[in-house]
Amino acid sequence: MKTLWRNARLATLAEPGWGLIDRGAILTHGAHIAWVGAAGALPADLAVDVEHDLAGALVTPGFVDCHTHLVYAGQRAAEFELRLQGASYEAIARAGGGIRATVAATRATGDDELFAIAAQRARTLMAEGVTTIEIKSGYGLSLEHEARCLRVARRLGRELALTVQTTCLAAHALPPEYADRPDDYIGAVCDWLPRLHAEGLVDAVDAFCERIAFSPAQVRRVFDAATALGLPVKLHAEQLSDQGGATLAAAYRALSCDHLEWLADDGVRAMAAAGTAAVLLPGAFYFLCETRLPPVQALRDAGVPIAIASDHNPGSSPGLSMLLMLNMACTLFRLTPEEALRGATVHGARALGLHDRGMLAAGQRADFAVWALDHPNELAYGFGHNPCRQVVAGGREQAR
Ligand code: DI6
Ligand code: FE
Repeated sequence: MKTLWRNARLATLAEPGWGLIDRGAILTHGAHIAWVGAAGALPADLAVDVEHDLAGALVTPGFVDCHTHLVYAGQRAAEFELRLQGASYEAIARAGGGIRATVAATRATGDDELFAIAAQRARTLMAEGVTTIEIKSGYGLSLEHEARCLRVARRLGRELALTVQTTCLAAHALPPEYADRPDDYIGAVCDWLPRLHAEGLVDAVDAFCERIAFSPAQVRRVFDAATALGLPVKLHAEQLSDQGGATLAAAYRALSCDHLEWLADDGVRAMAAAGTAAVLLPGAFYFLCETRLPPVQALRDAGVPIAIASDHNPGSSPGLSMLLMLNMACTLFRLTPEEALRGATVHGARALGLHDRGMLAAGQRADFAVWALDHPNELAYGFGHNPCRQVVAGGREQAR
């Protein structure tokens, strides 16, 4: 089916700058964009099946939220209260709270309920223009429960008008069964990966490289297992300390390194050389009241693509708004509004290894958002209200 979306103000991002086309049109053919340009340049004899008049509204590529931990049960508001009284995120984790508290709640929740809770979260993101989302496991921490969480993520992709990329983050924390035996746990994770992959549950493999999680040597074992299966890797790197995780991940040509507040110059250089994207997570920085900023200027200077994402999770980033992430990427990390939008679209897609989305151009997936705004710089400007009017994913309008 050919659909013409006309009378739009397009921010295509298909070239440096916003790629603004004032009186623009998009022609979609099935799930893809067949043509984008100024309305005046449309072929006169064009035959379409359906036509939509967007009444001058702003259209951008759909958002790619390239880092979320969406599938889990429970919440950790009491832990937030403890942190406000002075307890650190690391201290709470070491005392058995943190990720492990969410693992217990997730293991105790059935598949359908996990799906329902996660679907509600996904719909909240989608209402603000998200058309592709990455979902990590990491709150199951056993073969059975990691598989369950990844199946829920796959089901979200089937049942919602959304592309879901799954990432196995079994190396997220040490589960109670393996207390004091981290190397044995890593061995188990390496054994699970081929089985999870054989079931089609894994698009990429991630790990948490941190003092409270896993060492570079342990991460290397996980990455070797992933690489043997032909799976791409990414890494939670340099969030709370500099572990040299980014350099390690770059040696495996990681799709992305994420967080990066403690990233040093050698890590920046390694990422640039490997084509690894930097995923900045302003929600976690904000919610953990961090003060050390990621080295944005060094990343820019080195030409590392900078993505931004929600990092939605119950411990360090319980928000569900990509618009708020755009705003905070600017206020906290000093990205420009254009860098923030590119980070939530083109570069978010790169961080997932996807090249068929993130901009409005012929051949790309027909994933876009329609906004009651005049200029794309307003996306990063407002917060706490939702100007998104319509979302099209794979050429189809999302139900609202
Ligand atoms: N870093 C994070 O910010 C999340 N996971 C990770 O490795 C936090 C996960 C949680 O606290 O539940
Ligand atoms: Fe995360």
